[in-house]
Amino acid sequence: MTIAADASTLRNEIATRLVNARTRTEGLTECVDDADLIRQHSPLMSPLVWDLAHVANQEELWLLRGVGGREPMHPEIDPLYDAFEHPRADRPSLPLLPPQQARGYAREVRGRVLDLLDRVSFTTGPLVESGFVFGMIAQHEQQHDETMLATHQLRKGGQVLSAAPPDPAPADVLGLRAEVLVPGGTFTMGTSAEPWALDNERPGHLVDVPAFYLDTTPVTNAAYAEFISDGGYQEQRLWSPAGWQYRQKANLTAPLFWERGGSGQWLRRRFGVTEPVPPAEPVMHVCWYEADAYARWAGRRLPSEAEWEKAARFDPASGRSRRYPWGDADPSPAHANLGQRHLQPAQAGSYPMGAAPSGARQLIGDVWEWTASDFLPYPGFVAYPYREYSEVFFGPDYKVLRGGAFSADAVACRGTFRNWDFPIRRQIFAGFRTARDAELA
Ligand code: AVJ
Ligand code: FE
Repeated sequence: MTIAADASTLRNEIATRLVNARTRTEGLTECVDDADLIRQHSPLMSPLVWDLAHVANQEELWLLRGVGGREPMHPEIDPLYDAFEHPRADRPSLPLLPPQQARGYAREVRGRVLDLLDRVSFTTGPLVESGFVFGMIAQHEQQHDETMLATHQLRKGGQVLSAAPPDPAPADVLGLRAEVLVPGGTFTMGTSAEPWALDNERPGHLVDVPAFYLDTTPVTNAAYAEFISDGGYQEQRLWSPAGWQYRQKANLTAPLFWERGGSGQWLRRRFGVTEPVPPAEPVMHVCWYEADAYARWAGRRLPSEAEWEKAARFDPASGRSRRYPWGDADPSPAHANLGQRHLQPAQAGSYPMGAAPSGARQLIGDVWEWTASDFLPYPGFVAYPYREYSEVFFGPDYKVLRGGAFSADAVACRGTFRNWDFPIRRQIFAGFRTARDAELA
């Protein structure tokens, strides 16, 4: 998000980002009936109607109460929508606002926020400087929209969402090298300058990353199918101990949503439609343990988070870290597959305009990419302003994902953006690419 210097342009930009998020929320909640909004489609997910009112409740908390100093509109509902009071699995049994009331609450909060936005000066401290907390709330709603999209993917039943498919990959993919070399040396990881970066992306700091090779594109369905047919799921030596244990317990045999068709070919279910697995598309709906096993099978490894960010941001010509692989310009549809513009990743090798200086493509958009790294604070981390956003998740239980996916909006995706999840999770829109050390010649 490039931030305007003058207040009226900034107001317009914020309003646009908030409206974009709400349009998406409405699209995801108006295409099913009330029973479907209230139902829990998977124990991993909240009912859609919970996300709807939670988004509004966070907006009320941070903007109307936090910035505007208003009294709570309905203090009795706050605990229902506090993500830390009730785990997702318990949310359907709470006395949640029914769909019409949840929509009314969200509309009411938003109306008051747009009034507040008209009068805010952006000069009263770090919370509002450059519109930060408004940006945080736009990102929060978009993150829940992505979660709601995952709920749709888990939902049984026919197709209710649609979008045009992405263009096929450009002809030059046939000539792409399989891997790119990222030179060794220090680079700036994270940021102290990106106005809407969240606390876990800060501060910018130097990291020394030795030279390594990285896959030019995410691993494809075709490559992953070879791992399966080569017996990858049967070979314990390819899996980490915890990964093998989980593979056995959950009886993993293929990515989530894959099944064998009548003549043995792979089919996948995607938003209510069953279709042949498209070979050239990045593999998706694999957990960290599957990505790790695949990499070992390929004689490679997952990239560390620092390697991923260096490949995505470091420009050897200037020695600087860019905001995005292609430079400092905000993402456009020519750079990356973001924002649910399509309902699937584009073929591997797409978006040449989004390539990094190394030549790696699709680092931003298409699929989230599992990295080898645990979710840890950067040196000098300060929790701000939303203590429970990052700090409570730091530690070895979560693995970092980078780069965003077709399901992530540009406002919540950048070269420094960090996502995280448990290494067993498969319903998220995650794939991966692999790396190897560059031999010292
Ligand atoms: C950053 C995607 C892991 O959904 O748990 C939403 C984002 N935090 N509300 C999540 C979030 C609070 C978070 N992730
Ligand atoms: Fe939330």
